[in-house]
Amino acid sequence: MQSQLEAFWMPFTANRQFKAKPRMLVAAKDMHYTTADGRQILDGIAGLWCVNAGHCRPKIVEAIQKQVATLDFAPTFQMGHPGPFELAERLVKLMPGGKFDHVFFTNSGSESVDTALKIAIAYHRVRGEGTRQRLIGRERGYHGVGFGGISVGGIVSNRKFFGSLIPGVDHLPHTHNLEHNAFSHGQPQWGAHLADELERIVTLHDASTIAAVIVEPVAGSTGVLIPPVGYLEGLRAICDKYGILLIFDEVITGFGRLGTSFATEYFGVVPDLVTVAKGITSGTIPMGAVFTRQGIYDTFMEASAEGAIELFHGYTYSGHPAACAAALATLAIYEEEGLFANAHHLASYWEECLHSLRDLPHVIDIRNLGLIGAIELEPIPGKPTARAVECLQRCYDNGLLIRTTGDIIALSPPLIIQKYHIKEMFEILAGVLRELP
Ligand code: PXG
Ligand code: PLP
Repeated sequence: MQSQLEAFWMPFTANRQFKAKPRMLVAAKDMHYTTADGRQILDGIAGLWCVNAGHCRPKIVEAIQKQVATLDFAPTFQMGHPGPFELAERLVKLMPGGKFDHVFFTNSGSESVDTALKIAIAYHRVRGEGTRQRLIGRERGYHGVGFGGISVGGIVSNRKFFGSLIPGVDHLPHTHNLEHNAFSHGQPQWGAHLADELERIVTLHDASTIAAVIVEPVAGSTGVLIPPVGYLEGLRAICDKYGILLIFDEVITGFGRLGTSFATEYFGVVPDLVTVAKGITSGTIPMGAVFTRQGIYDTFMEASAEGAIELFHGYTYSGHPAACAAALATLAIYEEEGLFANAHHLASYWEECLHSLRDLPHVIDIRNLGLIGAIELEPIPGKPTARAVECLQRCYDNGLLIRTTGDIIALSPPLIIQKYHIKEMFEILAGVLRELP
């Protein structure tokens, strides 16, 4: 067995630990995975925050099969096929208020982030403000693993091995604070003032050097950090004051996770660029996208001569036919089944169940918003992450898939979830937490 597992260098995984004791998933349906030993596992994290419509939905599967058999691939560089045109039209309608009018397609969240950062810098250049090149990210931000994403990102391990990264980047402080905000239900009250740190950064570098600020509206990967009340509004106001573009990285929050189409709608804060991936195809086929606010595309069109390429950027698979078919079928399911509304309606029950774990051993914080939740555990002294890793293994042994980052448990189920699944999920988790060393 072991030798057959050797060649795959697994991403973001303790390879030797996994290969010694593999957790192998071989099939999936709706809310459950099937393991290699034939057990059913309740999916508490929508695969990896992506399977929002539930697993192996026949309409999506059939749409992909049909597309691959009809038009497997066609280029989108100087050629076209119907998929991405139709999909982009659908997507801009899904964005609230008609404020975003164009979509650039990628194949992942990491590529979406690189694309958005490049569009931001190029946008200023084509409008004659080419000095605006700096990018501002945030501590504990996760923006994928491209050089752009790790440069603006704020996770030490994702950065420290990879040299000097891209130059001209600065970081806002993160907003996580257990002293003030532990066990907040929904958005914490404390912390809006942390947006003012952007003023300090502008004072240091001068607005004329800054292209964009990128943040996750709710930081997911780094352990579910919920923005304090007023914080995102504060960032928007400062960006407006200084002509800085605001990028929301909605790779996790997009497509219903908070009970609205996108976090921009949930918070009522409109950024200039929005990056998405994951839920766009419910995880079935890799795809990402960048939404641009009205005026950005037009600026590029007006800045270059007729017949010239306006943006020197794109991927072989931008708008891949199979991904477009998967996305169109996925959006149809979201709409027909009212899945964003389901997430909205279940959010308070989710919050109640999640916070009922508060008095269990080792629990030092619980956070929630929409259908996202996190439980922060006290680390075992001298062995950070060990307690959470043990929790993941025990949940898996007991039929529940969770995700851990550091000593934080993250939860983000498919949006087809029902109350009885939520109940089951937290019963398994509570049982495991009670026994956890
Ligand atoms: N931005 C954000 C906000 C993300 O959450 C990416 C960009 C990168 O997307 P790709 O498709 O290139 O992976 C992400 C991805 C976890 C976890 O368990 C989170 C992500 C990926 C893998 C694991 O927290 N987020
Ligand atoms: N590397 C080489 C040698 C290539 O020819 C290409 C694309 O033609 C790429 C990388 C980029 O691949 P993609 O467009 O799939 O991102």
